[in-house]
This record gives sequence, C-alpha cells and structure tokens, in this order.
Amino acid sequence: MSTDTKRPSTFEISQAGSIVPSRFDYHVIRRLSDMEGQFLEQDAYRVLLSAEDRLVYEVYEMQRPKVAGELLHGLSIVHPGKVGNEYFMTKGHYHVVLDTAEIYYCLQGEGHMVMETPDGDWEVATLRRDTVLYVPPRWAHRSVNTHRSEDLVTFFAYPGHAGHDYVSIEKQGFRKRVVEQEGNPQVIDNPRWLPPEAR
Ligand code: S6P
Ligand code: ZN
Repeated sequence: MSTDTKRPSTFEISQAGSIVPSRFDYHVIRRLSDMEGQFLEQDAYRVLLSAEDRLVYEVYEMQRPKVAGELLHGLSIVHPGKVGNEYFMTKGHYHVVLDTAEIYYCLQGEGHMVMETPDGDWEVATLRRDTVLYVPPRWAHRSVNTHRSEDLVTFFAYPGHAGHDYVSIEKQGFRKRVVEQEGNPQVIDNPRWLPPEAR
C-alpha cells in the first residue's frame, strides 16, 4: 500500500523489547564495514570486522517529499558496542542546506550527540530517555551510544530539503570523540581533527 503523502499520517512506537516503528518506508542499515576510517583505532576496527560485520546503527524513515515545508522524520537506533575504546556511533553529517535545524527526542538508552559548526565551535549533549535536543542550523551532528547493553533510540525530524553532507566529516571526523576511560564515557580531542585553515 503506497502512502498518500498529502494526507496526515501516524505510526506507533512499541516500547516493548526492541523498538521498531509500526510503519516505515525506508530502513537504512549501517554495519562495521560501512564505517571504514570513521573510528580512531583502525587496528581494533580491522580485528573486530574480521570477527563479525556487526550492526552499528539503523534508521527507519517515513517517506515525505524532499522539499522545504515538509518534515522528514523517523527513528535512529545506535546499537551498543565499541571499537577499541570508542563507542559505536553514527557517521554524522552536516545538512547540505546548512541553515536547516533538526530535533531529536530520546526514547531509550544513554548517549551523546557530538556537534560542531564549520567555524570550529563544538558541543556535546547528553541524551537519555525523554531528553529533547534541538540541533540548530549549521551544526553537524553524530549520535554516540555510551550504554553497555541498551540501544540508543531517538525520534528525529528535520526539514525536507535539508540533504546530507557526509564528506566534510569523513575527512577529519568531529573535533571531539567519545571514548570509554576507566569504565566511563569521556569526551576527548580528536587527534585527527584539522582546523578549517589546515584542510
Ligand atoms: C537525519 C538525522 C538522522 C540520521 C541518523 C543516522 O538528518 O540526523 O536520521 O540520519 O541518525 O546518522 P547518519 O549520520 O548516518 O545520517
Ligand atoms: Zn541530520
């Protein structure tokens, strides 16, 4: 059954067991093999990948026209895990149309949203169940799951014409990374990050 995008629509989010929306149009799956070069400890990445191509995160999205005035929305689920000391995370991106914001509502789990602007400003927000996070225009964003065993589940909504720019982040990563130190999440400087003038 195709969705009539001119009509209002609903879906339910089951809180029992693993969270899956009752309806969705796209299901994006990102495994370790899709994350080449993203984690700091490349040797640990290769060892982990050779053992199993684990699921790192998934996105369920509703189909909406990709135009201004629309809101693209769905669920993002980052699974628990680490590559070396670095927690499982999304690739992270800027919106192609930089002046577009995004809103996240955390439904389950614990984590961080690592954010930065093209001018080098940065911020790391803590996410836990019922946290609402507003990501303003111009801020790149990456979700990190810091829980040992639970999924980090967020509902997101962003403008239909925003688009995704992964390339800028892929080159040097975010300014900050989230790693486990003595059993706790720590935000550290990314040794691979380059200031805008050095790129
Ligand atoms: C889209 C929104 C989320 C992410 C999702 C996966 O603007 O921020 O739906 O797409 O969390 O992250 P990424 O960085 O792979 O798109
Ligand atoms: Zn986004």
